[in-house]
Amino acid sequence: MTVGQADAEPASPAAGWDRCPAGNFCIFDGPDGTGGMAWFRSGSADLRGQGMDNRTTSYWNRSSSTFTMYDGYNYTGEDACITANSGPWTITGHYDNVASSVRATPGRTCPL
Ligand SMILES: [Ca+2]
Repeated sequence: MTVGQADAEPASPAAGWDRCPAGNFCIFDGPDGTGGMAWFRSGSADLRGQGMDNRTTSYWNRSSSTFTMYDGYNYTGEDACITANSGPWTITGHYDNVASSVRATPGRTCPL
């Protein structure tokens, strides 16, 4: 294999965070925007439908609404609040691989 200029080009933007469409809330299977991804404008009561149940390891809220992730289906269980237009973040605590539903919660103010 010849090492040429092409090898010095950056990885495809489609491999990471940049896949997240502006205006959406995105979740990723892997850290730093890697792996499988799902994106939402309003949410999902059951992340099995997106193949992302108990898999969220990183996320990015590119929407103008607060979003909330939940351990249980149908917006139940322990929740995690994500401020509008914040991130991207990789989860390093116990909430890794926990989220089972997610929705926009525009009236909510996240605690600091
Ligand atoms: Ca869960």
